[in-house]
Amino acid sequence: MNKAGLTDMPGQAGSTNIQGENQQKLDIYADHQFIAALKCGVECCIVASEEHEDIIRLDTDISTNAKYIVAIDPLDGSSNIDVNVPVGTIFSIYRRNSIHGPANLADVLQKGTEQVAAGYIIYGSSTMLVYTTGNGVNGFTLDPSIGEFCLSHPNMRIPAKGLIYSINEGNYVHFPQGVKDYIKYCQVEDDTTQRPYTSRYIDSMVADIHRNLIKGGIFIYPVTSSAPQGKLRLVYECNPMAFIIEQAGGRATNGFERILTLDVNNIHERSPIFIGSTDMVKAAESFMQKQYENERIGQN
Ligand code: AHM
Ligand code: MG
Repeated sequence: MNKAGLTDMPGQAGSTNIQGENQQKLDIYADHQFIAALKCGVECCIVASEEHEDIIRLDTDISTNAKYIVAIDPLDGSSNIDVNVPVGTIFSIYRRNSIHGPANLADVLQKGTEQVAAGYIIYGSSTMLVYTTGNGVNGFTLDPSIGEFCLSHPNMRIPAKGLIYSINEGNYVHFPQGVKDYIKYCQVEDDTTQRPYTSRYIDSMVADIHRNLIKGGIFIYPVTSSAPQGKLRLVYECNPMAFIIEQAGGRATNGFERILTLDVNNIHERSPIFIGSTDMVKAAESFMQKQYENERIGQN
């Protein structure tokens, strides 16, 4: 019971901690549900989850020899649970490379280009599944009356230009100069490019990227002085989102390089990300490049 005499709800802060971040009860519940479902299916041999330090081997007779690896953020944006703001699930599927015996960590540490499928589920005013198998992106809306996801958004395409930028501007002082300059660019009045742009940041990557996929926009989580590698995880956040957005005609980089071609050294590796409408991501990259050139000249 909590102070108000109510039974604790799943979203309320739990006592556990993973990778320095608070795990909520609903994070753990979602993680259990997805792993249980993957255990019941017979296609997945290993799960890499944000909620577990190590990979999880599904070691039933059939699963041990299964062909696929799943990387998952069971509940992304979980700081929003208690305030009833949309959260999501992000997943990525790889084919294992090892042939004999149990699959291993190397099977999980594949580049994003090797994904065979990726998707997210957004729990908002409706529940939607958006996914790609490398042949475009389709969106399905849950019809609770029949318990099925129905194709509602066929062949989703992100507009090449958008008018929305999504970034946690509270961290402005900790951003690289290139990001600061891009934010200022977004805020300057210019009729030909319809600036100033609109700022929208939900604190739930799935919701921010879903909105930008439909309306056009850019989502940025850069390096900051307190998160020098960035905050978001390459394996189960950046790579699946990058695969989806590229398949929808958009662009996803770390400011310099394509996300999907980055080396993956551990399952919880972090990366900065610039993702969304192609023209906006390219504009942001040009500011990062300018910063890089200026620093290079300064060092000589
Ligand atoms: P989580 O996986 O622990 O929920 O963290 C990821 C979330 C993203 O959904 C969101 O974009 C980001 O963290 C927000 O971070 P910040 O509060 O630093 O802006
Ligand atoms: Mg997350």
